[in-house]
Amino acid sequence: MTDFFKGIPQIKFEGPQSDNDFAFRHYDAEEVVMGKKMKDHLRFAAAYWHSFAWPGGDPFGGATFERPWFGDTIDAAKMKADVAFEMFQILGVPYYCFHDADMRPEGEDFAENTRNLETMVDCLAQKQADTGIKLLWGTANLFSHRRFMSGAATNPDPDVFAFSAATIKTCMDATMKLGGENYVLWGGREGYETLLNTDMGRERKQAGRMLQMVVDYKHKMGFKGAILIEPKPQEPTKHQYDYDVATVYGFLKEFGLEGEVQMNIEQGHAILAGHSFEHELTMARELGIFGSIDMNRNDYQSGWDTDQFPNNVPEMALAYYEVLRAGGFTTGGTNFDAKLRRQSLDADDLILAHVGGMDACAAGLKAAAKMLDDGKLEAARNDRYAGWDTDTGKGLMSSDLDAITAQVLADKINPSPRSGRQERLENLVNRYL
Ligand code: XLS
Ligand code: NI
Ligand code: NI
Repeated sequence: MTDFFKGIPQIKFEGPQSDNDFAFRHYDAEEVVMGKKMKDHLRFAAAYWHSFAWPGGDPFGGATFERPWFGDTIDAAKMKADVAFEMFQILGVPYYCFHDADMRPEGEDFAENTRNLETMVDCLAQKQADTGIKLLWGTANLFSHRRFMSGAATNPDPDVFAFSAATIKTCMDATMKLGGENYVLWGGREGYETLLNTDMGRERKQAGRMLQMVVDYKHKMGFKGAILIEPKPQEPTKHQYDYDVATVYGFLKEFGLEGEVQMNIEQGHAILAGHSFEHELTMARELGIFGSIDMNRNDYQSGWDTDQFPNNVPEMALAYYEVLRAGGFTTGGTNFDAKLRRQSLDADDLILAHVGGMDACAAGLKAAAKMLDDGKLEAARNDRYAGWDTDTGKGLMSSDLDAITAQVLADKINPSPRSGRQERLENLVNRYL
């Protein structure tokens, strides 16, 4: 045991009336909602990077956090793992997620990186066995080190492509060894700053080839989990190729990978792309590529990826409504890819940020389940499209312009508009919260 979280109790469900900061008001892991325990609906995961590796910098100032485990040694990495697993246990999250670079010290070269990774994978495997906490997903950090400044797969230098491919292989090996349920690819610098120095055609082909190799390796190694892409429109690069769910779907089609890759959708990235979270979730469900979520929100004014813990229950409700409509998570889950504000220095802050986030998700999930159970929203939606279920409606989909024109004339078709009833539906949604 470290003493970082000294005095902080295991967080328990006490119900909405509780006055205790260190308690859940809505998240009761064992409560059954729509036939499934809440813990199995939400499949919470805490993330290694923001909580334990991020030092609290911003563009105007450096580190604000001074954690005893900061430092590039194996001993420091092991202390970080101790503290991380203590937090996972205090919160009762069933899963965690990591990048290679968050949990191993940075080596001099690829070989040393790999040795460090393997040492830490053994350490994490032991901790998983001791605690029963599992890995939701692993991923490679191909954006922090300066070698990746012009991209990883999309780099103009083939040596960087090679270094990235080899690093992804070691991270997929690590994920498989730790029983990870997914492997995530987020293309942080797979994009460009200026077209003046960019060959977009080559870069997109390089990215497509890398993804094909990842899928091939998944099958070769017998990894049963899902490969997930996390779309994001910009930041850190000005323009990123994995802009949003729809863009990534086109990319998967182009490289013959639809059916092989699903989406990890982040609330903040959806906002950066000019969408709502539920838009991205719905798009993924409709395209059959819904996988998992990163449940961290953006500030609506800042216009950059602020990675805040979720606390807006109405937003969570609409998000989980779409998750439930997609049939819920299979390999995916709710990952808090969220960081504290840089003034939130204390161990308490780290725990309470997660407690609030988990509670907001639980409240959202319960409201979503009520909405779906009640069925009024779906009934209204179905009613709006009911014309398409008639023989005339169905016939249009297999007709042609000549026949339809004849039909409009013969039947004197003269559409009369109907209300979209938006306000009525918004009022209805508020009744479930
Ligand atoms: C950054 C991304 C990143 C991915 C994993 O904006 O959200 O944290 O989730 O590489
Ligand atoms: Ni993000
Ligand atoms: Ni993310």
